[in-house]
Amino acid sequence: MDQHEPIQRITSWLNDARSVVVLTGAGISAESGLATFRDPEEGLWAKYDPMELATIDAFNRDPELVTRWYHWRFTKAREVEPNPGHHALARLEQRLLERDRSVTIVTQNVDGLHQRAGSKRVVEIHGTILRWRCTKTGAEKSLEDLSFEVLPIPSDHGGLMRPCVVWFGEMLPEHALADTFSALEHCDLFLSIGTSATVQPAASFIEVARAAGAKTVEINRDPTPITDLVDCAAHGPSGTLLPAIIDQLRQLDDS
Ligand code: BJW
Repeated sequence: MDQHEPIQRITSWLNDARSVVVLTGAGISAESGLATFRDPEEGLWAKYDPMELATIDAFNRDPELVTRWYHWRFTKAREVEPNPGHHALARLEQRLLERDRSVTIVTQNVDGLHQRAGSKRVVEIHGTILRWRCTKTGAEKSLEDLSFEVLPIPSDHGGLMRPCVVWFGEMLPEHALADTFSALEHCDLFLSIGTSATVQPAASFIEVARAAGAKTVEINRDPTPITDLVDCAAHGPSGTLLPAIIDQLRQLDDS
């Protein structure tokens, strides 16, 4: 598929936008070497049952298994590096800030790769695997302050330590939702990148952006349920498309 035309349009919209919201999903980290969830062959949910690993019932049933799984996940996440897609978004933020404009990255990812690439305004709506909290008091600890020698990990307050991620059936962090809706209600451009757009409430953020009058864009390897809804879709790897778009933006500056 010729991506030239969508790249031109997205570049021009980014050049004009005053307030951008970027929703990211597991696809943006795929080129760093982290598995997505729903890929039929390589996805985490093709190999593991989410109901056995990503719910509070699963944790209560078998906290050792769930702790081991997240230990494996964060070990992988810390081993890999941000890819050109993450770096391109960090460059975009810098460019927009220099022009007194804003970009908010709303990520469903728990891997911390946007921050490691240098993005500053990142809202982690599904939490992070880099912090854990006590099931009794909610007191949080970072990985550096935790030992994984005894599993599950006893907390200092008689509970267990669990990752600060949002499991199925759990509410998203209130402050993260408030920041997300505030950004969506004021945005004039919304980009959905590397997400299957199937998990709620993130899958509905596009509607809020549309209601605010924003133009909408999808960047994804494959079509998704929102492909027919967006104003422009570019299909291909985000690690190639995003740097191409940001390079074009730079060329506008030089011309
Ligand atoms: C590339 C690429 C490349 C690949 N370049 N692209 C309303 C209707 C129906 C159901 C519900 C509803 N409201 C709530 C629900 C239930 C549930 C839900 O949505 N279920 C659906 C599955 C139907 N939602 C919830 O439970 C949420 N809580 C909630 O709503 O609370 C209120 C409430 C409570 C109780 C009852 C009712 C309401 C919480 C959702 C939490 C999701 N948690 C997980 C695990 C997080 C921790 C962890 O990481 O282990 O979050 S599940 C998993 O899915 C993870 C992801 O963040 C999330 C989204 O996945 P994502 O990122 O889109 O990845 P994939 O794999 O699906 O897609 C990857 C994409 O990348 C693909 O499109 C590829 O093509 C693409 N790609 N390579 C570009 N190189």
